[in-house]
Amino acid sequence: MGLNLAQKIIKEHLISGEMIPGKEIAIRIDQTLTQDSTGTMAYLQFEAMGIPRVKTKKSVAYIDHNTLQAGFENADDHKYIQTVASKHGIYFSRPGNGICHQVHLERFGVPGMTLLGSDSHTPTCGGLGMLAIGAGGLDVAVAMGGGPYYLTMPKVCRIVLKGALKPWVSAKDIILEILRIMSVKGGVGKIIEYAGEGIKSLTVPERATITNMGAELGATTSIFPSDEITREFLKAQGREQDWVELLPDADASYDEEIEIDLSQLEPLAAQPHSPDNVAKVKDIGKIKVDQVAIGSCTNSSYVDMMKVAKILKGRTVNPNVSLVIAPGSKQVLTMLAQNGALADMVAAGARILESACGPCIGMGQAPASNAVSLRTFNRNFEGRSGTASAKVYLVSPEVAAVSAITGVLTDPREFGEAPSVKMPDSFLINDNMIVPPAPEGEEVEVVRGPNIKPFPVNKELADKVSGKVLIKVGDNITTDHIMPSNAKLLPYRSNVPYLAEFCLTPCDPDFPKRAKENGGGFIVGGSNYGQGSSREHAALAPLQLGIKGVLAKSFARIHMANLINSGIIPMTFVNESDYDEIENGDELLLDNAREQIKSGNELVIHNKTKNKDIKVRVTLSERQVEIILAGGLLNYTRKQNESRR
Ligand code: MIC
Ligand code: SF4
Repeated sequence: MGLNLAQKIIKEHLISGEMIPGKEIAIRIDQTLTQDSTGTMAYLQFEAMGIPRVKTKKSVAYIDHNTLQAGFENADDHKYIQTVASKHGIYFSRPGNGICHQVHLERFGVPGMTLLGSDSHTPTCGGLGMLAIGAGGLDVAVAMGGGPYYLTMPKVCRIVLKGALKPWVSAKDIILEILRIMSVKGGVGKIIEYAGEGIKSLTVPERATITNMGAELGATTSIFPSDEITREFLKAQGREQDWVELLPDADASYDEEIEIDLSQLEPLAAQPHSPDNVAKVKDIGKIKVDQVAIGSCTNSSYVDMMKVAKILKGRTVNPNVSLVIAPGSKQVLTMLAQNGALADMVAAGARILESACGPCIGMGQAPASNAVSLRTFNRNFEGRSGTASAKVYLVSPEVAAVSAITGVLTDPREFGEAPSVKMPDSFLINDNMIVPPAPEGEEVEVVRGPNIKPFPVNKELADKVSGKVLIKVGDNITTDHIMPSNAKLLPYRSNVPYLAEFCLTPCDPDFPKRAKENGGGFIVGGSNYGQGSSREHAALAPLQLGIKGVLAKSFARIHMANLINSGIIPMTFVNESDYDEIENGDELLLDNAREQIKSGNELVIHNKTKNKDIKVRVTLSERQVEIILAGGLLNYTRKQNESRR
């Protein structure tokens, strides 16, 4: 039997395990990326490992999230990352150079290689045939040190695209349609592999829009083949030598298959407050729009921006709409500046932001109270924009630009002829904002400002694990709920004790106080607990507050790995009815915890308040059992190093 594309790359990088879905495998990582809001933690952890130089083929540290610099904190983080990167052999992409995923696609991604990034949208580079996976900072730190990345072998789902998109319908609509079909948990435990005639009409940046938002399906990653279109893109980036052809075998098999006819798609929007709450723009109707934001790692490529510029050219933004545009990279921004498109945007009334994440992660441009905001981004979780009452819709750049002019959500097909933009034969290449590491790293002094605080480390698992249920939440709780990010909190990503004061506060403002008063305890969640961002702060802040375990109906992949890495036990209910019975304040006891964890995947927790046993499952590999027993990955790694000495 032949292999599909995902299996081919995994096989090539396999260090241990068998490629059987559900089993743990370990793969070799060729490249890593970090961004600043998860990067400080990743580098603190890398330093704690005591490895002088990264062992990857290429590691890049980007600054793109925390760029507001309202106080010294962001700049302190930047200095720390710049110096620690230089010392340890890591390329540094300076603030202003662009969003990590956009820049990595342009300048570093290589078909057939593996990329591990401390950001959930790392699969963007799947658009050029990389196996690109998002993970917690600690996993990325281990990979930088040459260690393998452990993951559960996913199933591979083939999405066959047939036909071609009609005018005004774009790549964003393809992934929104897939989200409508599969939901935000439909991709958990899967790699999505794209195939079919339809992919031939999609450029690499369009493919990257689709693989980027595969993160919203909960998928491990998404991947396109590397074909002639990939070659053309890399050639235009002056990197044709990085191209290899990569296709699945003709007789490859897949665990699932979905077919989508591109010619049937219409402009779509994800309505508040979930990326899978998708409807046709024409069916939602002409709701009044207050803000339009164009950019983010999903839709900020040169072609996306050129389409927007052409729509705006010679027109004026509606007086009731604030239009902000953040081109994805310095390359994109410079090209727009040189060909006059930037002038067209500015003339129309757009407010131009620097090439960074910006409003996507609530760093500025919070909408007005109850405002409707149309965004070309990938997440519209409640409150993520910085305004709890705002209603955020996710749309294509075309829908966004047209609606910015009309002032109401508009199906662009009413607007006249669709702009046609060709992919450039050559992009403008100037890597002067990427600083190579110092050749002699030993001499570099790492600068640590007062914002860089030590991170919490767990203790060995005790024999009796007990405590109260401190909070009970519903389904699809995101890491934005668990560890909110906004302009006020993002500067403290290197200061877990401070951040912990805001843990789960969107669900219950008293949670941190209650957790501290009770000396820690348990969290109870519904299904897909921890979806969204890779931020391990969503595990570290609970650890700081003494959380010992999370009982949920199911977990999102990266968050579950982060909990294990922090030594917090992720447990799922064997009988979901137990979720209904368990209440806030119930006193729980996991007796003989170490023995129970060692001896199998079904555990019994006693609910002392209800005098009832609850059966829970912990789906851990042997290695993960050892990590939980040791009290997290760092302790485990230290123990292993000691026993080797
Ligand atoms: C996001 O889009 O939620 C983020 C901010 O990029 C996160 C990373 C973070 O929380 O720093 C992600 O996607 O992993
Ligand atoms: Fe940045 Fe938004 Fe992309 Fe996250 S999703 S990397 S915040 S642009």
